[in-house]
Amino acid sequence: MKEYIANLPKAELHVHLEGTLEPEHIFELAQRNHIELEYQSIDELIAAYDFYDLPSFLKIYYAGMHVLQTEQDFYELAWRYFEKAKQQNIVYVEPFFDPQGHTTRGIAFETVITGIHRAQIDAEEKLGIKSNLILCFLRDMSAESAMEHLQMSLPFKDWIIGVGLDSDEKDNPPSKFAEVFARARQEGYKLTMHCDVHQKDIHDHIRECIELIDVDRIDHGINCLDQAELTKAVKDKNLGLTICPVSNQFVCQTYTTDEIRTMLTLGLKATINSDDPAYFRAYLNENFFALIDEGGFTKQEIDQLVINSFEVSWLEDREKLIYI
Ligand code: ES4
Ligand code: ZN
Repeated sequence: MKEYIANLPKAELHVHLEGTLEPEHIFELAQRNHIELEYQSIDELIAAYDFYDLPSFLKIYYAGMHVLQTEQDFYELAWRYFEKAKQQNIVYVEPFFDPQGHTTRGIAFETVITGIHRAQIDAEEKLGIKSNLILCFLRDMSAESAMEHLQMSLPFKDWIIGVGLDSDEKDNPPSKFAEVFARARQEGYKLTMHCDVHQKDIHDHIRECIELIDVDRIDHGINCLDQAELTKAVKDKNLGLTICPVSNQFVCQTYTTDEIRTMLTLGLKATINSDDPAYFRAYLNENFFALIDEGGFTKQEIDQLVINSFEVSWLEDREKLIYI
């Protein structure tokens, strides 16, 4: 089964590029950019990856990205992810990036996106991996900052397919960004938002995503199963749910295999993704392997999850035909 999964052409719809920054690369970039790290060795750095909830993860995640400084750094970040994706037989990706994680450190938006975009072109040409980039706003920053970054993105609109919302969910509901997302929609962007697993007010967040923001997809969204009305809305709108089993195990101590199986049974469009693979030490294949090991998933169930990810991707319908 694991060989079958490894060889299957797959899509990935929920991966934060900054979450693909490998410890070895952190050390390489720290040296190149003359940045002093808190850790003496790669092993020491990895030992600090002992997350148990979302804030404890985010602290390490934001600290890690400080070594990213130049356009070349962002190129390398994305390129190395694409090389990894190639090894995993990923043929299509919709990666996230967090510009506010960089502009707040004095790195220009243009530097970040130009580096990533060059890697996307090379990945398509040299590795045959197609990708469409999603700009994420940090929900623990202000709506004004999100709007400023939306404005900053407009000269690069052709390089961005949609916008998302990530970072610390506690007391940062979708409604806080209603205006920003309405404007993003006007600009032609697709919309998605994180509704992480078992967060405070999670059911209100999922409801707002659907009713107020009118999202095109939900990142995670596991808790829609808790309320019949939310389950029905996700099903009726055929909303894709980008689930990240290993991430869930770190952040809320469950691989959510039962919930994923329930979604398949109900015909909800669950997909499997890696979230922050360098930090959770599991790329896409390893997330599928967890479903086998922890949930005894069948070949048929795996096939359905992979088909779902192409189906709820933001590829044009005619492009989807190449893959499905
Ligand atoms: C994230 Cl696991 C997770 N949740 C929310 N925001 C994020 N950004 C990167 N990883
Ligand atoms: Zn995420």
